[in-house]
Amino acid sequence: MTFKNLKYDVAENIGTLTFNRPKALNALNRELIEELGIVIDRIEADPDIKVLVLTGAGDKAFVAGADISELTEMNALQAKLFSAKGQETFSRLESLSIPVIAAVNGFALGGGTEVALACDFIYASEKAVFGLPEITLGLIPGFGGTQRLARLVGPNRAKELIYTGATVPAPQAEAYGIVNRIFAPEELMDGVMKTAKKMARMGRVSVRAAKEAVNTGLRTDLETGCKIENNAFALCMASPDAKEGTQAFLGKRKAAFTGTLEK
Ligand code: CO8
Repeated sequence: MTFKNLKYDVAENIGTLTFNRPKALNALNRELIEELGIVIDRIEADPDIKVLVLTGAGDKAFVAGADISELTEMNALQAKLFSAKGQETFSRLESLSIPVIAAVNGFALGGGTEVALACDFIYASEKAVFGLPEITLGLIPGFGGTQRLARLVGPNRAKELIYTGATVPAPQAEAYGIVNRIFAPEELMDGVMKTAKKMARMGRVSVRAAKEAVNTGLRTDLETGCKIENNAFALCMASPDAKEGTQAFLGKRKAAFTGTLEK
C-alpha cells in the first residue's frame, strides 16, 4: 500500500515510517494522521514487525508541527475533532505492542515533539530542535503535549517551555531527559538501527510484557504497578522464550527466541 504523506518500509523485522511532506517540513495534516492510523493497524496485525522507527523525510525536519495552513481553515469544533483524532492516534502509537523509536533528524516542533513523545524513546541528530511553540500562534499543544511533556520532564519545566514556546536544541533536550542519545546527522539512522536490531532479537512476549508493565505502571501507584509487573513476569515465565533464554544461558549459547506462547 502506498501513502501520500508517509513512507513505510520494512527490513529485517523493523518497520520504518517516514513522515513525507518535505516541502512543508513534514507538517501533520489530517490525511497524514489518517494514514498513520492505517500503518498502526497494519503493524498490529503483522507479527513479523518487531520494532518501529519514526523519522522525517529530508534533512531539515522530523515534523514541524500540525499543518498551520490547514489549522487556519478550521472552526473550533473541527479543531476539537482533529485534536481528538491526533490524540487517539498518538495514544495508539504509544500502546503499540512493539518498541517505537523516534529518530529525530531536525525540527520537531509542536505536533512533531508530541508524536516523538508518544514513542518509547528518542534518538536525535545534533541538528534536532524540540519545542511546543503553539503559544506563539495563540494556541496550546493539542496532540497530548501538555500531558506527556509534563509527565516526562516534570510540570515546572514543561510549563516554562509551553508558556514561552521556547525551542530546545538537542543537547538541552538530552539534559531534560527528552532525548536518550545524540548522533552526528549522518550517523543517526545507523545508531537507531543498531538499537532497533538489538531489540528485534529479543523475545516478542517479554518485550511486550516489559512495555506494558512500564506504560501501565506509570499510570498507577507503585504498589499496583508492582502487581502489574508481577503478573507480566509470570506470563513471561510461562512462555517458551523464558525456557529458551534461561537454558541458553546455562548452556553457554545464544538464545533463539520464537516469540510464541504455549497453546
Ligand atoms: N505547517 C505548515 N507549513 C509549514 C509548517 C507547519 N507547521 N512548518 C513549516 N512549514 C512550511 C513553511 O510554510 C514553508 O513553506 P513555503 O516554502 O511554501 O513557504 C516551508 O515549510 C519551509 O518552512 P520555512 O520557510 O519556515 O523554513 P525555516 O527554515 O525558515 O523555518 C521552522 C523552519 C522554524 C521550523 C519554521 O518553519 C516554523 O516555525 N514552522 C512552524 C513551527 C510551529 O509553529 N509548529 C507548531 C504548529 S501548531 C501544532 O503543532 C499544534 C498541534 C496540535 C494540533 C491540535 C489540532 C487542532
